[in-house]
Amino acid sequence: MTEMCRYAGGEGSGDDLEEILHPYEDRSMTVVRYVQQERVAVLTLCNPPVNALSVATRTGLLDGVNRALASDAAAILIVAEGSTFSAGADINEFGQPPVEPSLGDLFRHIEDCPLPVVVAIQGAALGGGFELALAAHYRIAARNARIGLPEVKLGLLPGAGGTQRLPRLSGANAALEVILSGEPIAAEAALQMGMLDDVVDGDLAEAGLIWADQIADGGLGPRPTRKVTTGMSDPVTFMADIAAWHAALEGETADTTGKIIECVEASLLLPFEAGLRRERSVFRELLASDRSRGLRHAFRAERSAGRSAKQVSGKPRYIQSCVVMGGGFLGGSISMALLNSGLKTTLIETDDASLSEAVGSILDVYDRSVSRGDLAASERDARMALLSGSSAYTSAAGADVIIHAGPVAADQAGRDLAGFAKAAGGQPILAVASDLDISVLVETIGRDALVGQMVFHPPLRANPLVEVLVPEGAAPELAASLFALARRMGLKPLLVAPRGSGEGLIAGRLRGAMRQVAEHLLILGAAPEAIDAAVRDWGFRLGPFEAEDRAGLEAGRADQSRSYPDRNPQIIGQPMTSALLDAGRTGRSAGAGWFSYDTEDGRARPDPVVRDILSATRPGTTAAPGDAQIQLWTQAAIANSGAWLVADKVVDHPIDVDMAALSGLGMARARGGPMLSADLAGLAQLQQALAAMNAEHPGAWTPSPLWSELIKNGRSFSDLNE
Ligand code: 3H9
Repeated sequence: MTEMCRYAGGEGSGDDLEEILHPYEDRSMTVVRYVQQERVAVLTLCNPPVNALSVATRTGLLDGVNRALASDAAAILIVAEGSTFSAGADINEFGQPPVEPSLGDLFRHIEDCPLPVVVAIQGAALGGGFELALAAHYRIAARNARIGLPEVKLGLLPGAGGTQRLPRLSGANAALEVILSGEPIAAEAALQMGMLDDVVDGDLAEAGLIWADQIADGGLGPRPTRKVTTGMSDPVTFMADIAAWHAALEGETADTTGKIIECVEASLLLPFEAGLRRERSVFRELLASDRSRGLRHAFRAERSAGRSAKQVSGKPRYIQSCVVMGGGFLGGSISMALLNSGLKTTLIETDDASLSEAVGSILDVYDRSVSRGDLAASERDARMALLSGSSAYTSAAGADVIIHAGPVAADQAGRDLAGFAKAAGGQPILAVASDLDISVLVETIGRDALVGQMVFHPPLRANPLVEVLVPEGAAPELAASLFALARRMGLKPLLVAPRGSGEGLIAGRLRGAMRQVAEHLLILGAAPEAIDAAVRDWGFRLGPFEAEDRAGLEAGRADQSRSYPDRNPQIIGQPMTSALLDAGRTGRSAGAGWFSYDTEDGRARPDPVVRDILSATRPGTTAAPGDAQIQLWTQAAIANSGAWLVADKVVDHPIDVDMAALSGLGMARARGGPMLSADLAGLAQLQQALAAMNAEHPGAWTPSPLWSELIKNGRSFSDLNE
């Protein structure tokens, strides 16, 4: 069916010329199919993968409605092909010049249609997809369908009538729950709240036809939602609900949320047309905001894992059992992700005591989830039954995948993996879980081995990024298998080009830049808590010093000793880190690092002792950098690292750097990633910041050639994503 839709114009036919002359009109015929079944005109959305309401789809729907009006049809049925009814407005069109018909105009046309219009929803009807259903006269859905208005997750509000029509059907409270949570709800729940007319089992298209036929037969006619008043029958409750939502406003999104509540309020207080105008103006304002641009970019960036997967051509291996070497925080986190995805896992430690500690830690985490009610006890037991532990090579027999997560050098990791691969038999997939030099691994294990890297960034739920790197010339099944495994673990793999010199992958490089600029700012006089707070306020889950306390200062110092194209850590050095280490402050596990952790809640607490150590170590006294400088320099350092990664072709596009920062570094989605935020801040401003940073410590920071090239040509990092 889908193929029929896509090629309805005939491949290579004379229609090609037509398509060039009237691109939208012609494509509209292929993405909305028109068929008349007796008295019902059936319009089918067939715009895979998610039936986004692109200009072609909107035109197709408009034409379809007009065609039905010119025919002898007595009713219109709108259905869709594929697993998603419609994901709403085409996000790729946002920011482009608008092309008629707009969704708002189309929906008015549908609502005003003199023939009754029925929509039958399968899969998800989201955003504009659900607003289409709201503009129709009757709505039915398959039992497993879901409806929702997720615009808020893109920093928007429903902008095609959702805030005006939904409250008329369901009242203010239910409408605001759907609009402000952005979460889809099940068809049955939507039916209970008056958002749907029926939920059906069995063949949905057939049910839709019966509905349309019966409406035509019964002479029920159109039922424009703008005239429905069910949800407003009790205006006092409606306004009390609005007041309660206003009273609960808090946090940084309160302003946007407040405007959304006002739009819903307007559905009661203003005439329908005026309410629509209000909604439209707030939509435009939000669409132009940096926050929405960041969130929309994050949506696309998160899908770069999917694009990356398309570069992986091989067939993944069937994987049943895995071996994880090293039961520390990294190995434990990997083991749990494997167990959670139903894979048999053997954890290897050097001795029995370390092994029982590692297995005990995993059980502890599961036990805590059970006591919180997040996990059933039976599920915990099922996962633990998949886990075994050992300190012997022989336990690897028959393993499909062996992951080295121990803190060892590349040559040692290579020797360990070679030993376990031999014990496993066959040719298992081998991977190191840290940022080691892959060329050394290949040298040690041998060119025929299937060895790659899977660099994780625990805690994995917060940071689902897995950077996948395979040596040049590796068998295609290696990358495909590592990708498939990461996805099975519920994580987001990103393919990284091999550099061969152990220069660090993406998230590690960005984190390193962030840490180096933090040392730089410390030397200038900023306090660790001030730097952390400014960085968090700008949009990171953790500041660099609290993050380093968690990893341990020794690990941080080792990371900071390598040179990269974007920076030379030797020039700034690590005087502050060394001073703290000399004072025995090794990090959170020791109770003291950049902060102290000696209170009951274990929270990071600024410590006067640290302030004294830092003052004694600083070369001189200058005015401490303020929040704006901390944020600008941090932003410049990270974006510069990203620019080098793009210039050196470690990643294909700047958006891949954004994806790594969003899913591996705890960067706020509303920032969209370091490269988008560089575009939004202005490239010249960040280039000047890099120059100022270099003026302090010449040679410490090397601006990527991309800065000058883009600025000279009036381009942005986003242009390189095309
Ligand atoms: C809106 O409607 C505004 C209106 O109120 C007013 C306007 C005036 N547009 O996620 P997946 C692509 S705002 C364009 O991997 P899944 C996606 O990029 C919209 N493209 O699949 C990917 O492409 P690629 C409100 C879209 O099965 C491919 O489809 N709606 C759109 O895991 C597959 O996506 C939303 O916010 C779109 N709207 O999940 C819904 N949606 O392969 C956003 C998806 O090239 N969408 N694509 O990377 C979703 O939540 C999920 O995509 C969905 C499917 C649940 C539908």
